[in-house]
Amino acid sequence: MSDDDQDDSEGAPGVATKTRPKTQRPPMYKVMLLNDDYTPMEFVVHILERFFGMNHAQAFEIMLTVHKKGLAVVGVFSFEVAETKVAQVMDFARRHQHPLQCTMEKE
Ligand code: TYC
Repeated sequence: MSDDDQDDSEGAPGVATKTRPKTQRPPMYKVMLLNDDYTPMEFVVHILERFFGMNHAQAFEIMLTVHKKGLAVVGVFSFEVAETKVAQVMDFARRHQHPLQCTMEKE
């Protein structure tokens, strides 16, 4: 075995073993929408289509889940993408004077 191969195991001679080099995966973040009594349903559907790439049927279903359960995860992203989505949603809601809240949480 050459020097830069990963398997440095010293098992029994002639017995093939496999090491699993520890790879670091970046932490992922859930982006969630919260229910409120004032934001119009169609506005939430529009947000889900515009910022989360959902089709109308998916967006409507997720919106209803938030409406009924109080919140739902609308996507899982890297920290920077999650932060951007939250900022986009919060800014868009604020500009339309709706109290919609969007938050993120480490998975
Ligand atoms: N509860 C809102 C209504 O009845 C609709 C709504 C859904 C608001 C999802 C926010 O994240 C939300 N108009």
